[in-house]
Amino acid sequence: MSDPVYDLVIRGGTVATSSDVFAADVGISGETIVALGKNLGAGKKEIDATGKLVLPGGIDAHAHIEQLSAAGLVNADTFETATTSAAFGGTTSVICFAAQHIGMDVRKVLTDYTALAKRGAMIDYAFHIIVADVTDKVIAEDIPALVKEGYSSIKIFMTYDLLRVHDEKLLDILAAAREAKALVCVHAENHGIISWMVKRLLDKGYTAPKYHPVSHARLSESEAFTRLIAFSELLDQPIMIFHVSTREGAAVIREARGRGVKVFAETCPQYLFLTMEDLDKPGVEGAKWMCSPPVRTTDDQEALWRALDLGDLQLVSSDHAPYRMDETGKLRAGPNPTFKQIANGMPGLEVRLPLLFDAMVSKGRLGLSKFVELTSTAPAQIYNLPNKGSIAIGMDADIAIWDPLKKVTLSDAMMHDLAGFTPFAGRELTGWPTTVLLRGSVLVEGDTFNGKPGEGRLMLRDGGKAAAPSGRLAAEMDPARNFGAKLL
Ligand code: DUC
Ligand code: ZN
Ligand code: ZN
Repeated sequence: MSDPVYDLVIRGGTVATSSDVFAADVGISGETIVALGKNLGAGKKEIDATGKLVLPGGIDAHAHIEQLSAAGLVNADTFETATTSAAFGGTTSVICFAAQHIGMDVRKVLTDYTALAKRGAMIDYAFHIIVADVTDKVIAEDIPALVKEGYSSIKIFMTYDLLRVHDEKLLDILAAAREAKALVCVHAENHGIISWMVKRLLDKGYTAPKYHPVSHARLSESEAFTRLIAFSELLDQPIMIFHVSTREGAAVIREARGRGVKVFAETCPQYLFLTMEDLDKPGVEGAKWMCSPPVRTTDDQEALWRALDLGDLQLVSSDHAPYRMDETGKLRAGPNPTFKQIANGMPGLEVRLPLLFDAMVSKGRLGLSKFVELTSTAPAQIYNLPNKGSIAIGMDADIAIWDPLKKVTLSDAMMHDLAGFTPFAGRELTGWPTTVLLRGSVLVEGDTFNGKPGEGRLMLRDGGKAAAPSGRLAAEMDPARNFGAKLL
């Protein structure tokens, strides 16, 4: 046997990127992919990938981990459990949230969440900064400074009583983000429609979980998208619309992108694989399927798949938000809560990739390269993670080796997060990530987990490129008076 050339060689597999599928060995030195080719020299360690697919580790750009909600609930998971479950599902990077609530100092919030992640994370992580209290300090000091330091995405809510940001403050955030070159991610639903519907439903005694989707009327999504897009267009500020759930919402995005508005958008597995009928269960059982926006219909599923195919939506993230079915989580208000009292959200870090692999690769919908694009390459590009998201020389060796024939029936018991259930239990999937590497180290090998808490690394991200003053506002101002530049 010749002297080893690499620390690790993954030999004999089929590599897939967002553009190509080819047979190649992968040579890894230290944390980095250094060679791709046939018959590479020996590695100190070798993994036989014959019959397997060698794919970049997943990047989940939307997960709530150890997060405090405005109502005072903390998600069921710690960074340790959430990121362990992510790794078992083939995900090696996550973007989660540092959540400011009213009266909190943003920098302190970020310091606190960073400390939690530093202690527990098994995979690499970054943060979106949630801003709920849009003070002058946040606009003038915190956003510019934090974006410079590598926290280059801000998340805001257009709904929820204690989180929502009103239109003018939203414009302030968009303008500040434009100046700082950050991306603004938005939970976009019309607050008035939802509150009005909730009140009427509860007054009439419609309290079961199955009325939650009714309260989030479909128009609450498309109205909020339209308004948000108008603001984005006014200021020429890129936005990311989170968790698109309806056909109408996807159509609004398509139209805006066609006009050149810089709008990105994601959907989530729950909107592709579940429907509102899933909430129609005896008692409060339907609470397991409650998230906001709610899951919709098979017609919406078809529209979302089409939007992914056309590129109108660029990502599929999990929106992992685990709450247990007990008094610590969904049943905090007691054993028989109204739908309004039940925490929204479902676990999804572990099953996001297997569900999509089964649909896209095993069943053939959109195919392998599109699977890699939606789940790894596009999030790396949109969120500025230059070393992540592909199998290429110089990239971090974050790799999931998939057995495309392995059959798995999802069950609550097999999940590694702390939610205690998966809303996808009972589904039979074909294809599973059997070996998962983080920066060249084998994190998952079958049922064995080799990671250690704190081995995940904070990923700081540059903001976008400098944008010349433009947008509708600039165009609509009289250039001679130069109002546009001053306002922007
Ligand atoms: N809705 C949210 O807005 N956040 C977390 C999960 C959910 O369902
Ligand atoms: Zn949301
Ligand atoms: Zn979310």
